Amino acid sequence: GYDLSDDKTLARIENGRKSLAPLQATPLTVGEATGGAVDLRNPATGEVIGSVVQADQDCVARAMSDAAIWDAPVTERAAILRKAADLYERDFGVIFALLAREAGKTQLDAVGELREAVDFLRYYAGEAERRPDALPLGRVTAISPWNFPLAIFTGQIAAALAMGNAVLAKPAEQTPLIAAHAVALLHEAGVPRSALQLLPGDGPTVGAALTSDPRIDGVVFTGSTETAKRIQRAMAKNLTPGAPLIAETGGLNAMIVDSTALPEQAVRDIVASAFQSAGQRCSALRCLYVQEDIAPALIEMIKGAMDELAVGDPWELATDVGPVIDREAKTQIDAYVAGRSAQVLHRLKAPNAGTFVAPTLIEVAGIEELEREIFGPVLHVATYKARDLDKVIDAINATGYGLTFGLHTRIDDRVQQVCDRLHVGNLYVNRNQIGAIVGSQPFGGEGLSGTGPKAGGPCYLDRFATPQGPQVAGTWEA
Ligand code: TXE
Repeated sequence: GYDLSDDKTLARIENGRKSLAPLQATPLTVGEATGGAVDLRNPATGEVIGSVVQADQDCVARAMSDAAIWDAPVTERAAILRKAADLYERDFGVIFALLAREAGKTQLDAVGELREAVDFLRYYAGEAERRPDALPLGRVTAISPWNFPLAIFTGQIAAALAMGNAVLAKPAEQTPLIAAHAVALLHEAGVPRSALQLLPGDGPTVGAALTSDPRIDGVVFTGSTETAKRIQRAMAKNLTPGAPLIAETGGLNAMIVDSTALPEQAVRDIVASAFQSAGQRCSALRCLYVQEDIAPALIEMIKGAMDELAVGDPWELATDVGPVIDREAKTQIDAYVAGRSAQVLHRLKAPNAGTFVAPTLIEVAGIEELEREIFGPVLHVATYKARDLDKVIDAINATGYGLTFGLHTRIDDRVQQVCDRLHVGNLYVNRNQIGAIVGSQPFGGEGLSGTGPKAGGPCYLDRFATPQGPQVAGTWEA
């Protein structure tokens, strides 16, 4: 394991940190990228930590013709993906350092992210072996966000590769160094270069070229709902038979805490879900509903738990909440909070350097006040009367999103009532409202939150294969 209180682990983290120094000196050049070089900044300090030579349209054209499906037996592909998982674990020190420096991730977040990435590699390797007759789609574009620059990036690629596809991977603009390290490990494990090519670059040029090319046989995407719609429009122009868009997008996630809930447990889960990763998880709790009778006491407990959070540089092991990803995100979130200053119930202090946003608790009448997803450490809280529970659920459904939902209660019938009425991809009962638990809680949303199937679940890989119809012996002989 990677236990942050263990001396050996700490020594390896320290070594990983030292090996980052050369990054600062030389720009990262991936493949034969011919676009411009772009500086990358540490969100906690604003310092330049490296630079990346971006791909451009010529690179995309070349990558498209170099791409070749991974024509090895499934058992060999699976063995190589498992080897890659081992290499990720071998390199955890440098991975943690990159996650802190490039993405502003706390070390605890880094542990979770590494675990999820290796779980994806091993789980999809096993699931692919259960589908020995599957045929790949062909060329698959993988477009990932900055908020899980290792886990989501790796999960998309691992799924596509497990089925033998040729992958063209575009990481988020903010996190190409982590992506480049992951791709280097996958190549080291034995993934052929023609089956996995990295194309760092921006969304409007490289992302658009990689999704509008008629030679693309499928796209896997995680990011904003807006971008997913744009990609779907671009793909619709080509009519490539069966080319799927597998998209996982945003959410407006709610939780209900009723008067029978265990308050300490609820508060722990609320604060973890809303503020870990500085609120930059698609699964994060955005709007909490507390039953009126217990609201004053529970809100005081939430404030107290917020006061315990250490907001600061994720390079420090004790930090709970790091910065948000960049200046643009900080400006937007701060402006949003300023616009609601009259409703602020509690706000911590955040460091002035870098792009920190102070964790904030805002009072609202209901989820309908939240017009869009605020991707940062901002939690909204509303109260409700027991008899209005169905109305609350209807209001949550009416947002059109349906990614995660949390319920804290000790009444079984209430769990059933919520399940029957709510449209949501992932329901967490008396548990921390987090993301995928690979192999046991597959992750994905309904409505504006994504297309399915769920990542980390048994059906996911089927979308990365050519549909062959029902394979029933004898049906072809007429
Ligand atoms: O996302 P984008 P951004 C949400 C969250 C956040 C908002 C904006 O609300 O505040 O999205 O974040 C690539 N064709 N989530 O701007 O733009 C882009 O380069 C092809 C939720 O970072 O959707 C990046 O690699 N690709 C989410 C990826 O899409 C394009 C995580 C995501 O960027 C493109 C992140 C185009 N035209 C943000 N334009 C979650 N569900 O976890 C951009 N891209």
